[in-house]
Amino acid sequence: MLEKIEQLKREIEALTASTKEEVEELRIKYISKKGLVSQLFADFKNVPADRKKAVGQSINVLKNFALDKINSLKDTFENGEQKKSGQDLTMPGEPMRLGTRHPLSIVRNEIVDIFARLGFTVAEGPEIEDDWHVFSALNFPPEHPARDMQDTFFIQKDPDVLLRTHTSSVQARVMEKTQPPIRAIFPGRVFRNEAISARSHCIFHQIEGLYVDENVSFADLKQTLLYFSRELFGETTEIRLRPSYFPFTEPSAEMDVSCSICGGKGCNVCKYTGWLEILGCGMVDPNVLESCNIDSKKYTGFAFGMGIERITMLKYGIKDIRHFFENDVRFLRQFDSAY
Ligand code: 2U9
Repeated sequence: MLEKIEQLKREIEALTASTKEEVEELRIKYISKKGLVSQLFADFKNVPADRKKAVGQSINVLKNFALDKINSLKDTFENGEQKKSGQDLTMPGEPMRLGTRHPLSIVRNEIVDIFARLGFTVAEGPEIEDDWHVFSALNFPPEHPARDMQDTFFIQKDPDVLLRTHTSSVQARVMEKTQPPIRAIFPGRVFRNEAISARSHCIFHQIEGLYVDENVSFADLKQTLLYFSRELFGETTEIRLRPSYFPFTEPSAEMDVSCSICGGKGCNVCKYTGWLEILGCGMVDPNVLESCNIDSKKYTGFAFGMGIERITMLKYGIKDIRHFFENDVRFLRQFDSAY
């Protein structure tokens, strides 16, 4: 008898129906007065007295199980419409959470937009480069330390296959194939063999800019960078240039903006100087123009470069560069923008 009950339970468990009418047929077959479950009660009288208690309990459990099953099948066809079991199709859907733009993309897009308003176009190039475009065309002497394995990632034993250490290689490529006027910016990912810490990473992003034409002067560079700084950090921002050295520019300078956090009064972000260093710049060295097939007697140009991580950290008060590369959504969801 117990075996019969168990078999009937398995049969009921597997029941399916595709219409309301089919459910009614199943109800009649299993739980109506003459149904298979009810018949078990009829057979019950033949069960020996010492087993009556156990068998009686099992038949009752089966009866409830069959009732639940038929009711849940009935529920599927409530209001004449098939519903997925346990789901109310009239409920509003779960909203799909939209992703947010990465903070580095937000700031890169802002910078690109500012220069686009000045007529700069965007150019991109390969991350895997050769020595000529990363170093030689840019006036790096043969023994320059940047060419060393300590500083640059080489992909193969071949010293001519390497990961670009700056996007200046794209500038060299654009100049090689385009005659002035050239007015473009170059956003991209760059790679340097550096220890990872809160302040530096072996992968980071740059935006560099280049303007080559007749009569381009240092004054043009200064005014362009002043416009850029005020658009990015606010209209009261001041800039200052300090002399510096880069192999590809002469003269060269580093540019500071007045600290947008304390307004130049001095705080712990600007280390109480009132100034924040944000980029390097200069007039393109005539040797570089000549290496890229541009007549340095006819044309002059300015160039500048900045790290997007540094600018983003300053803009948002981010203290550790590693956050940008960890993809922790608790960090990423804090940045939302139309960009
Ligand atoms: C060509 C000619 C000139 C691009 C320049 C800098 C100065 C500079 C650094 C800022 C922080 C890189 O991300 S960083 O480490 N860049 O200081 N870059 S002038 O000058 C060029 C580039 C290409 C053909």
